[in-house]
Amino acid sequence: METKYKKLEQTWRWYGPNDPVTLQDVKQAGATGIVTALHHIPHGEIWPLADIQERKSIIEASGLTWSVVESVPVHEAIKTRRADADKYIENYKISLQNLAECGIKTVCYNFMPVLDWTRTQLDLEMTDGSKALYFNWIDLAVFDLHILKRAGAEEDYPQSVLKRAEAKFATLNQQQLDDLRINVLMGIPNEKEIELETLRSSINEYKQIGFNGLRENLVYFLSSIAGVCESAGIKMTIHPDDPPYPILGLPRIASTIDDFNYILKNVDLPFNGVCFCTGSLGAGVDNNALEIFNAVKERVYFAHLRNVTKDEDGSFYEADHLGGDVNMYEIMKALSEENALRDKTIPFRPDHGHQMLDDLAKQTNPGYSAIGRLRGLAELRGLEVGVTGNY
Ligand code: DNO
Repeated sequence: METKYKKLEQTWRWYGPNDPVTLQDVKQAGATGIVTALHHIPHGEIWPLADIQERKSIIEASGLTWSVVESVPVHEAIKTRRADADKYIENYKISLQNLAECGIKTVCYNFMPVLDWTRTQLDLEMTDGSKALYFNWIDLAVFDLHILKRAGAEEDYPQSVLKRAEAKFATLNQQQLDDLRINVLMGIPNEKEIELETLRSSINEYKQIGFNGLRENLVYFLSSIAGVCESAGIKMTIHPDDPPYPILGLPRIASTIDDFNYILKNVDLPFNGVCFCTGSLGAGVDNNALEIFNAVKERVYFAHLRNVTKDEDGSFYEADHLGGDVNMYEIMKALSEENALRDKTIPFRPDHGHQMLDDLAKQTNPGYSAIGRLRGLAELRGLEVGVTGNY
C-alpha cells in the first residue's frame, strides 16, 4: 500500500562485547541499528579513531549498523565549568570528529549532575511475575536522610514523605540499606561507580552552581562544540533528566517543556537536538510527553520509547511499553508524522524492558535484559504499522 510514511529505524542498545545480550540476539529481535558507546574509555578522554573503527567493524560483521552513540559522556568538569573545563571540551570535540570520520553522526548525551538515571529498586515484582525498575520517593528519602546523611535534606520532602520514610527506615536491616545504596548509586555497566563521598562533594559543588548556573554551563558547552558539529554533520541529542525533577539537592535542567525550549533557543542551530525519551519525561507529574514532542519535534533525532506508571506522590515503576501513563499510540502517530517529513529516518529504541521468562534466572543489566525489550520492540513495531498503514 502506498503511504507517505516510511519506517522508523529500529535500534537496540548494546553495551559492547561484554553485554550478555549478543549481536545475534539483537538480530533475532528484529532491530537493524545498534546504539552503543565505548564504555571502557574513562569519561573525558578522547575516543581514539582505532577504537571507534574496531567497534564499528564488530557491529558491521554481524550485519548491523552503528546508528547512534549513547553516550559520549560529558565530564563533570564541563558540567560544573571548573578551571579545566575547556580541556575536556577540546577532547570532546576530537571524539566527535573521530566519530564523524567513521560516519557515526548521531550522539546522545545528558547533563545530569553526577548521577545518570536513578532508581531505588531494580526488581519490583509485577503481578505477572516479571520484574521492573522502580523509583520510590520514600526510599529515596531514606537514602538521603540515613545513608547519604545530606545536611538539610529534610527540607526537601513533604512532612508526609518524611513520616513514611522514618517508619520505613525503622523496618530495614543492614542488607536492605546496602541494597538501597547500591541501587541509587548504580551507574552504567562497565563504567566507574560513584562513591558516596564523591556524591557528597558534588552536591556541595552544585549547590554553588544552582539551576541557572547549570543551564549556563550547558549553553557554554553547546556553543563551544557547535562549530565542529555543524561542519562534521553531527547531531547532538540531549537525554531528559531521569527522573525529571531535582533529587538529592542536585539541580536538573532538562526535565520540562520550558527546559527544552530554553536549550534549543539558546543555541539555535540544527545540530542542537533532543533524544525524546517517553519514559523519563512521562515520569514528571506535570509533563505531557506529546506536548513536549510537539514543541521540539523538528529537533528530535533519536527516540527512547518506554512507559511508566506513577502514583499520587510521584513515585513510579516502569510499565509495559504499551501500558502505563504515556499514550504510546499518540506518540507513535506524532513520531511517524514527523519521520515522514525527514530525509534521514529517526532511530528509536525500545527503552528498558521487564526482566521476564528465562531472563529471570540470568545475570542481566538492569532494564536491559533481552526478552522484555524484545517484547517492547515487537509491540512498538506493530503499533507503528497500525498507525501508519505502512506494512
Ligand atoms: C538509561 C538511559 C540513560 C541514558 C543517558 C544518556 O537507561 O536512558 O542512561 O543512556 O542518560 O546520556
